[in-house]
Amino acid sequence: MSISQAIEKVEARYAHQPEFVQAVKEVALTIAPLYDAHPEYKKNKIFERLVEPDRIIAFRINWENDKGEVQVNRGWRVQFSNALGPYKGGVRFHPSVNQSILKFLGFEQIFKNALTGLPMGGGKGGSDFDPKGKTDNDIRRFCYAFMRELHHYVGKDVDVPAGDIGVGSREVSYMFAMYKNLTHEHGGVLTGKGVGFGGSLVRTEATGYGAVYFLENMMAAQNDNIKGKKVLISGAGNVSLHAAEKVFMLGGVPITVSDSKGTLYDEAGLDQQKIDWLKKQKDQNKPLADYVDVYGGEWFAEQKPWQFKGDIAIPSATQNEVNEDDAKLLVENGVKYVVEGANMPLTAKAVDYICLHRVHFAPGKAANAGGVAVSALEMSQNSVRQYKSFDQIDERLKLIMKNIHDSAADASQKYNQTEDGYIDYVAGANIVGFKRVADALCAYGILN
Ligand code: NDP
Ligand code: 2IT
Repeated sequence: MSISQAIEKVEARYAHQPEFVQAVKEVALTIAPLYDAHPEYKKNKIFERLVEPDRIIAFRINWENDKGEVQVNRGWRVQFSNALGPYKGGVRFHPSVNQSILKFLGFEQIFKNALTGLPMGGGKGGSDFDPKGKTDNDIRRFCYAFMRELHHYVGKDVDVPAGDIGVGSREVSYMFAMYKNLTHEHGGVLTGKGVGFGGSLVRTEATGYGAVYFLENMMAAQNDNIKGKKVLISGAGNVSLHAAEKVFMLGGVPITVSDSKGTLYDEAGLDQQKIDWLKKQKDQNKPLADYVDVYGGEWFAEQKPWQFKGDIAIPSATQNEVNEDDAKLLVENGVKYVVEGANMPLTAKAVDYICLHRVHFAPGKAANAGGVAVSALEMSQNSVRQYKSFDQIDERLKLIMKNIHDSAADASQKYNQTEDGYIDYVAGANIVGFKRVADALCAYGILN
């Protein structure tokens, strides 16, 4: 079966899972040159095998809220591939969570994790639980109940979950406590744990910092740098605020952040004090819009950040937040680099548009791999029971992001996807990630 026939099959079978189909097509459409060079992939039906997860675990979560009311939620863990190591990937708590979203995230995670060069397979989990408006007691009870079900299927050498939207160090620590309580095992079953009982330094910052390190490498490849450049960032969560922080540290000027209520624009740029204020405000579930009363700037309710002039965009909120019209605005507004902090924040048409206009584009599976890379470092620190300093981990993170950048750029060149210095990072990253997984699967024979 050719790749195009395999895509048709996925489209027909999973027409009701649009995000998953979108993620599969993006990979499929770029790996043809690799497939042609490796007839063993076709023979072993590697692509057809990789689009089906090893298994999907679905479960019900009963829990009692602060008011004593019984609540029922749904939970899933998609164990996509453990070809390169234990299943590894985050857990998302958001009312929009469904199998299509978790399958797209799990599929992306296989290749992202492969790109880090560290021994991890790919998986993703989550629940339709909505953390908004919940008390700390509600969150704790829900996390306990979620892990009461999930603990049967995870383990430090089996499947290692972590955070994602709606899940940070607080939630991971509650889930870890329940796992430890049920199994009597204090090990590396989850990453993103609190520092002091197994968590790694830099894990909190890693995704946002890593995305900006990737950007630095992209800019260096164009003899450019971040100093004084205006940066449009969406989201106001873990990824966005740490991306803003690193941009500021490197002399760039972050001028927007956003959330589901609207966009904050500060022409003067976010500095460390303002970013610290934003972190605290979001932690306490308070409105972003209050910023204007403290520091000035403007609040644009129900609007996205792409209407402003800037040099760089780092969409870091959620999937498909940048559509084709937004992509047109980015190009009109002079944006020269787009780095996906979130997973698949650009629609397929938006990617086509910006690439057609030669905007340098880093796909999420390459640019936001810093988070999971430091998760792998957390796993190895847990195994040897020794912990590294902030600077040691940060240096490793920089090196990993440079390696991802360079290997994707080299693959783009090697497979003739680079044109006049314009690097196709989408093709490059997919080729490198896919090849590592495909070679392992071929070596295993037809198990996995
Ligand atoms: P957080 O929960 O910390 O923050 C998410 C932010 O995005 C919030 O500001 C939230 O707004 C906004 N957001 C979420 N959903 C929507 C939506 N449907 N519409 C508008 N805004 C929305 O999550 P993270 O920062 O951890 O994750 C952000 C993205 O980065 C996701 O795509 C995630 O998969 C990806 N990612 C995360 C990694 C990590 O280590 N955490 C690693 C790699 C990728 P509000 O507060 O109003 O809900
Ligand atoms: O999308 C992602 O890479 C994450 N949410 C982080 C996964 C992890 O295991 O650290």
